[in-house]
Amino acid sequence: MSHIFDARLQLLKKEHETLLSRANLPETNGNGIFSRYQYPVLTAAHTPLFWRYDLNRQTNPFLMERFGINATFNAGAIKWQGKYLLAVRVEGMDRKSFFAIAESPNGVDNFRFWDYPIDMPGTAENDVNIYDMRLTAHEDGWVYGVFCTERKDPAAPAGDQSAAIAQCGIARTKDLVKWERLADLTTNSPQQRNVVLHPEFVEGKYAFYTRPQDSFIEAGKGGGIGFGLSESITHAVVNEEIVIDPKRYHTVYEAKNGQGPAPIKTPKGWLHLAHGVRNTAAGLRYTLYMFMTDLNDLTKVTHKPAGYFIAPEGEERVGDVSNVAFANGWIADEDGKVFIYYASSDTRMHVAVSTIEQLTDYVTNTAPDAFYSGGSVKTLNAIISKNKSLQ
Ligand code: M1P
Repeated sequence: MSHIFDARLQLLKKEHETLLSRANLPETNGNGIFSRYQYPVLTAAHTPLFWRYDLNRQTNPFLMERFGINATFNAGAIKWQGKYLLAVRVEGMDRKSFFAIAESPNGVDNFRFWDYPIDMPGTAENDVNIYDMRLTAHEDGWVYGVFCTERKDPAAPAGDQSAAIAQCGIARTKDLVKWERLADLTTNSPQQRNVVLHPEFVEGKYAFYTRPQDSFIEAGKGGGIGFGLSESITHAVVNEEIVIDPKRYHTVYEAKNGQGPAPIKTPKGWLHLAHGVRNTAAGLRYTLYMFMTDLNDLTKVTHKPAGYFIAPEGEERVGDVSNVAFANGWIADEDGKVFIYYASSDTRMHVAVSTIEQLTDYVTNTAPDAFYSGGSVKTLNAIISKNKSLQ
């Protein structure tokens, strides 16, 4: 039996190392706003072999997988001690998600998981599933992880094993290894997902982007990106949510939307990345869009280009939940480069690279949505006429 074990182990190690050390190059001829990269930065196959296999030949003579990983997606991101870190949503084959840190020396390839996943402390009521962590290096000195915690809906009718309640879990750390769990965020909304902590105090308080929603999947009367303040972070309570970016008829965010990572401060305003969801005959389609808010008034959207910024393309369109682009992590580097980490179809992670200058140009100089076809034609005609005058 040992020859099976040895042969398999040798091959597995070789394939794994080849995958992890593969160089990832930018695709040529993008749209001028960002560059996509050739390969996903993380897949389930990137997870360490010593997570998935019992490597003892006595107890695992066939070298079988003992803990299957289904997907690695929806990662928060932070630059940490010179390295590019993703707080990845790792989903096992048992459908449970947890967080694990993967680290890269350059932000685009060679991502390797730390040995152990994050051992996130629970609350009095156990989380059944945790996912989609947004990392915020707050000016109070802590790094916060704000994520969705999901538990079975106690009011679910008998026999309904899928009704759930989503709420916002909050934890903080000084080293990304040891985490202190704080109380879940309290708001007036029956459910919350896509909550993000703003990096600065606002009026001396902690500021949150929220996404009030009526039920687990449907935003219902809720939806839109909300904004609210909390006196405390250890027992965070947002009493008033102001919807700063509502869902709107016949847009890429008509069904629901949600803040992506914490916004990036630029001289012209706060750059926001968000996801929008529209309905189609083939089901929900998730794309990413951007907007900018005022430096002095975070509730005021100053610029918002029409339509989507990134949509799933090619193989990105297929996965566990197809036709989804989702982002909850980006890193603004000291030299102005921005690494945008997005997941495709709830399955794998990708990177697109841009700069603060390019993103600011995109957000401030791309026409807003006119909200009707004739308006789109007017926008297009203005571009054509301007170009004609150049010829
Ligand atoms: O399956 C697509 C996404 O669905 C949810 O996003 P939203 O709350 O906006 O519908 C999240 O569960 C997210 O994790 C997932 O990628």
